[in-house]
Amino acid sequence: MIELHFAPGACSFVPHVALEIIKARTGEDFSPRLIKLHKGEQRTPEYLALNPDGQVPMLSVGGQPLTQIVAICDYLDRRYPQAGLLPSENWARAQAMSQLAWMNNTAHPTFTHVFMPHKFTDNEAAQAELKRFNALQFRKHLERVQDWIKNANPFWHGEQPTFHDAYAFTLLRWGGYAGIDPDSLPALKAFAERVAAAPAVAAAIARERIALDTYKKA
Ligand SMILES: N[C@@H](CCC(=O)N[C@@H](CS)C(=O)NCC(=O)O)C(=O)O
Repeated sequence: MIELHFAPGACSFVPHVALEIIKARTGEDFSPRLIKLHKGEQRTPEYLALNPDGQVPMLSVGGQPLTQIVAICDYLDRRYPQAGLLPSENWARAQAMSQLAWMNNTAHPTFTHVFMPHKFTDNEAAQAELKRFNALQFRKHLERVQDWIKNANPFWHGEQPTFHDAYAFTLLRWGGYAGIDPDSLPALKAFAERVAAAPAVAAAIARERIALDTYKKA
C-alpha cells in the first residue's frame, strides 16, 4: 500500500487529496503517516535517510521514497489513469503540468520566504524584509490563481477536484499567514470553499484538522 508522509496544512495536502480521490474512484487505499514538523520529525535520521531534504510530502511505494510534489502527482496520475487526475490529451496535460509546476516552484517558495525566512538568511533585519517583500509578491500570485479559476466548472479540470484545486486551497490558506485577507480575493475564496466541500477534500481536511481561513482580523 502507498504510504503518504504528510503534515497538517503543509503542501502535502496536494497528494493527500489526490490519494483520497484515488481511493474513492478505484478503491485503492493508502496509509497516512503524520510527520509533526513543529517537533522536527522531518529531521530524524530515519526520515532523512529517505528524504535528505527533511520535507513533506514523501510517498513510500514498496518501501521506496518518492519526493517532490510534481513528480508525485505525475506518478499518481500515470499509475491511476482511471482516477482522471489530469487531462489525458497531451497538450491539455502539458498545460496542467505547467500550472502545477508554477504553483510549486514560484508561488510556494515565495510563501516559504514569508513563513520561514530563516531558511534564506540568518540576519534578522533581512528576514523582516524578506517577509514584507514576499508577502506582496505572494498576493500577486494568489491573484493569478484567482484568474485561472474564473472558468472552473465546478472545479479546475471539471467534475472532480484534483491536484490544482488542492494547491489553490493550500495557497489561499497560507495567504492568511502572510496577512492576506481571503475576503479580498472573493472568487478564489468561494472556489476554495467549494473545493473544501468536495468529499475527498473534506476527508483530507478532517484528517489534517485544518480550516481554510487562517487570517487574523485586526
Ligand atoms: N519542492 C518540495 C517542497 C516541499 C516543502 O516545501 N515542504 C515543506 C512543507 S510545505 C516542509 O516539509 N517544510 C519543513 C521544513 O522545511 O523543515 C516539493 O515539491 O515537495
